[in-house]
Amino acid sequence: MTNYEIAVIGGDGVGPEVIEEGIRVLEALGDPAFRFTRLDWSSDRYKRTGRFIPDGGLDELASFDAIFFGAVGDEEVQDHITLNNLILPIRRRYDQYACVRPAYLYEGVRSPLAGQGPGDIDLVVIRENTEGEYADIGGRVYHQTDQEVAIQTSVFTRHGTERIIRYAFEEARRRGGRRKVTSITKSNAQGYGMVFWDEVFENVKDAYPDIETESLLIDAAAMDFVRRPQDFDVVVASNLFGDILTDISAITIGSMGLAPSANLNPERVNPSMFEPVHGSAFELIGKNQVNPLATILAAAMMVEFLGEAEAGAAIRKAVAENLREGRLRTPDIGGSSSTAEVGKDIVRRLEQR
Ligand code: GGG
Repeated sequence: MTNYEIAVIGGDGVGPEVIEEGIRVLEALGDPAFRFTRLDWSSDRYKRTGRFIPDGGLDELASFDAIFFGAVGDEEVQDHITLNNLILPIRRRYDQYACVRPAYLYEGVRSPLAGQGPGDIDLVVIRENTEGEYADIGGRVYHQTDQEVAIQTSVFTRHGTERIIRYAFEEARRRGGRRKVTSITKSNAQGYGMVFWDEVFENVKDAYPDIETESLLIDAAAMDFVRRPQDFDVVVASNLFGDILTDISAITIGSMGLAPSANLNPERVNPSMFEPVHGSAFELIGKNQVNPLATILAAAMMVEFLGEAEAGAAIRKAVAENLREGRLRTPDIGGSSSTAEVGKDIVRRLEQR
């Protein structure tokens, strides 16, 4: 039997609650087996010790097969501090450059969009995850004066842009469905980085004559995710645009609570990290009402990436059955069940398989 070592970072807000449900589901698989090492890296830790990640902690992650992450964001800490000291250093340090965020409309879940049935929305956003608008470059001077200046620099390297676009084309081949890649920029207004991205997309696509292509501006894409979501297959976008679009795609499939995310180092030189798209959800903390399915689907992505296709498929099947049946579901998708009840239902389905 294969054993995997998983670093678990529950993080902030509802993160620890959903991550424990994900762990119970992974344990219910039996084979493969997992050993979980829980790390208390969080805003709470920062408030207690002044550090989100202890000295040497980032290095220690290298020894794990994967990282299972909950959420980041705390009401008492500014968001740029939590992001820049907890999750972004992990993504960058381990070169998790491909953020893969699928959105699938399950049977039994109502989309807020009219006329969308099961499977009609079935897209994946490939978000560049290590540079772009999230590059930690900029500065502020003349604080709190009329002359104050703030500069934030986006970074688009040929290496980074080519590899994420290539990854998107490979993903379109892997999925084997519509075989279409849509590239998102704002090159009418951002004449350097985004025009560069468009040029790279044009070059890379020549190597994939079997894949249909489309280029959209982010404003048009935001509208079309609502107007014609069924027309998208693989969507490739910069760090910021990918982040924004995946909140839209998550809500079109019924809830943020159904959207998983993988931060991949596709070359497998470093551990990859798996998390729900949703964040801390302050309003739900400790209420046992948060939907655990996004995290459970992230667990499915994790085991699949580890090479355990059958185990991943089993988790997906259990989630699909739970949603189709509709008996046990959290309030975000119209139910009154608790986080734990939904988690237990998935575990039961896996144990009975
Ligand atoms: N589990 C995902 C999470 O905590 N998201 C909060 C957030 O704002 N993340 C920023 C990002 O993904 O770039």
